[in-house]
Amino acid sequence: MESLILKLHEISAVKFGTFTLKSGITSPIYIDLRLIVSYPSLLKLISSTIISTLPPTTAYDVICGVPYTALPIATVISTSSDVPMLMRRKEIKTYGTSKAIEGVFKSGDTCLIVEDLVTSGTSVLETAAPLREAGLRVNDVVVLIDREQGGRENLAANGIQLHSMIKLSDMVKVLREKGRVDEETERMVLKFLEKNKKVAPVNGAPTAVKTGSGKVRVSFGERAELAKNPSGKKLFEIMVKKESNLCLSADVNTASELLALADKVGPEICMLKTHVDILPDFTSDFGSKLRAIADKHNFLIFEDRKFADIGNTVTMQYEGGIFRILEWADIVNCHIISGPGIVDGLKLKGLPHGRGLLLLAEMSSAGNFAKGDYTAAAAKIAEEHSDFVIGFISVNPASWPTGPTNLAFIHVTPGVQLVKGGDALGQQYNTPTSVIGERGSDIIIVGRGIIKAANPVDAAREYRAQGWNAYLASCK
Ligand code: S5P
Repeated sequence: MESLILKLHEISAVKFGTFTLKSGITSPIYIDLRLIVSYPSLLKLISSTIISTLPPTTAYDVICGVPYTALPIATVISTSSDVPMLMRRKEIKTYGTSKAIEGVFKSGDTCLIVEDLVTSGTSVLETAAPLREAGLRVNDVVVLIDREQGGRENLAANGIQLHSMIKLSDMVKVLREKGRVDEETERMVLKFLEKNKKVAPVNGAPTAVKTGSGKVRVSFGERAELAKNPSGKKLFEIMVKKESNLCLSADVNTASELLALADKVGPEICMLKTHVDILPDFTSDFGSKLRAIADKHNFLIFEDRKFADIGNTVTMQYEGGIFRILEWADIVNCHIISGPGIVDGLKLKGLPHGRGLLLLAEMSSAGNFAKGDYTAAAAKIAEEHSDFVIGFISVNPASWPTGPTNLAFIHVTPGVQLVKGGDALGQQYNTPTSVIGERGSDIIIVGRGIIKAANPVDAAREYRAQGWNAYLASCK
């Protein structure tokens, strides 16, 4: 291991100085492993030792290198250990077979991912997603260098165990012991690592969001001034104050679990979304308990009730029953399938309490019918009720033919995870960067990406950072 570290330093694959990383942060250390293709004996050494990092129990049928730097490493491992290899295409062809994964495999085969360097783990997740979509199991990734900046946790949250050969801190210690760097450099690098344990991943530069008038994104602070509805205004203000455009979809099994989660994740979010009808232990004091947590951490409560009936019926559903949603939810949402009367009905009850409404203009699920004229109708109804409607559940507002119309309206988007993909029941996921940076939305709704993570608070921090960074980048 020592000789390998020294060799990497000799060929200048490890450099010390002042470097601006892809994430925008300044780092005193830079690692460029693309150079190893010019040193065949080093490539051979890396490929043979990297595999010995794995616990002997790790089973796999095929291996796949993360493009591009790890491709030669994976190739050498494949030829020397006689394990077949797969290749992931970064750009999927529009002609021929248009496969994302090249090579021969069976559904259910286990694939080991090989990577050169892991920072946040985004590249590994981008390779794991199409492998999983193709029916492969992905449980492990083996990596030459772990920068120890959140990758291990992010990958674990996605069911992938990281096995690293060299940790960045160990590498610096070896170089210091062997007199390749001085004490001051070692101290600076270790301090940098300590301060940057969680780097927000960057999935390519997000494109600026064009508003209807052709300008780049108008800030949430400015839009708070335009909002007519008190809850809509408050939501913008909370987003600015907390620097968060993350809404947690708290789809957990019990009310007590929900309240505990709300208290833990509360500092990270601008809004918490509930489905109260899934809670078997719902009691009449649920609302006031959640309200107290929302006030403590300054977030709004959004009951995802998706009202869909005629105006008269929804007034009763909103106010009455055992849930008494009107009493505790700042925001609710509705379908517009029944026509504008549904908005009149909800407004009758909600507006006197300063509540707000989101219209379902688009949906995230495959094959849904909320598109085209339907989406345009939602935009029109919103304009007619801009005192009560605060915005939309939308998926790709940048693609709306009318453009993201009124800047007072907030776009809230579900179907968000760290990697693009979906579930077995039609849910479709896009990344926070794509949703905020490219699709022009304002708030990401994240459910299972957070609640199923090994550490939901860490996962929430990650989503929050990615969502907010994408917002900042689109304001420039
Ligand atoms: O189109 C939609 C609208 C909504 S509100 N698609 C959705 O997924 N939702 C909700 O967002 C859905 O009911 C769930 O509560 C959440 C997404 O959860 P996840 O676990 O898939 O992130």
